[in-house]
Amino acid sequence: MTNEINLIAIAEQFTSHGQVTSIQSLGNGNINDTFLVTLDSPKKKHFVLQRINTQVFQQPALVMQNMRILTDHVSQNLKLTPTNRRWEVPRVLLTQDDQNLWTDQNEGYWRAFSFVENAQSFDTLADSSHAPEIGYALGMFHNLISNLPPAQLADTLPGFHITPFYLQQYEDTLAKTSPHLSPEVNYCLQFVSSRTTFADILEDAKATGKLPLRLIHGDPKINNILFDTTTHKAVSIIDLDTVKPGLVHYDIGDCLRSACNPAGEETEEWEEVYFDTDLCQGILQGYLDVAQAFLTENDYTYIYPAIRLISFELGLRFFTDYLVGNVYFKIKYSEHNLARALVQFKLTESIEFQETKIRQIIEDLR
Ligand code: GN1
Ligand code: MG
Repeated sequence: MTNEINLIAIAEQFTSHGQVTSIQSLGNGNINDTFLVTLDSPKKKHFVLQRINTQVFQQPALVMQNMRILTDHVSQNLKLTPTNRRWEVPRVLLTQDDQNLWTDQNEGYWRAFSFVENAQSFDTLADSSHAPEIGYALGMFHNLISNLPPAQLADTLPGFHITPFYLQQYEDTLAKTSPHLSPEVNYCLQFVSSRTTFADILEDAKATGKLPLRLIHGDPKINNILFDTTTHKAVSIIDLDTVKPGLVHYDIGDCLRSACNPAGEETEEWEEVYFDTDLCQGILQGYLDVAQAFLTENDYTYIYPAIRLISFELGLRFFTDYLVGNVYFKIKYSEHNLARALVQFKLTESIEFQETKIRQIIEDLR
């Protein structure tokens, strides 16, 4: 188990200036353990310390190799593309022996990043004026990675965002388990079984060449976007473990499913969950302002299906994890992943209910 003493010793592996004065938990990540380290140095006040979840990321060295290639590339691009806006990319910090990972005696893999100062993230959209900024952040990120050849990054999470793969895992799980059939579990079972036919939609479009493979973020949910605390403009997008070749639709879908859910993905009031189309309009507008140049006609056609699919997919991932006994997503209580699945399914239902309106928003922005 991690305790304060160990954490300080681990943080000190990555410290070259100053003493560690405190360490606190940072963010609400479902996979890795993240901490904010405070130093007494005037030069560098904070950095981010993270323990990689090796149940999920089984090749931490490869994850870090990707991270170095990616952050070097994006930093270089930023230097070459002068902009009048603040935009930062977290840097990988090295240990005193110049390594990008430090292994503790329990085989825990630790790494560190620079901390983006004077910035904050939100679990839900605090203000609808932030909506175009969310879209800007995703578009800016897509632009910054667009000239990095996808083959330079290794696939450190096979199957990630491949919906038919999650469906197969779900079906294999069901064949092996007999869940207690509470009304909530029944709702989820019904929900999935009536939607299996559309699980292939993005993978089919990829296989038939309708949608091109591009590098993507993989996890651009609302709380991975940082806002300047003074200007309230988006200034960074963090959590870069899942950057790999994929469809920009996974990112657009993930960004919208997380940011257009005013109740937030952790709410227990799942019956109140809905998809806010005004926020969707603002985010897509902000995204298209920067990303329009590289989108094709087909890209637009698949935006609505992607919003629906990625919400459904995340619900399916949470529900499967609940059924197998919570081996992937960290939980705070035993029914946590079931509650999260209900939220995503309810959100999917709201997206389906507003299909015409969402398609019209996309059409009007084309
Ligand atoms: C996980 O670790 P975190 O919270 O950034 C997950 C995402 C999900 C997200 C839902 C590698 O992200 O795919 O969308 O939870 N990351 C991985 O909150 O599976
Ligand atoms: Mg993540």
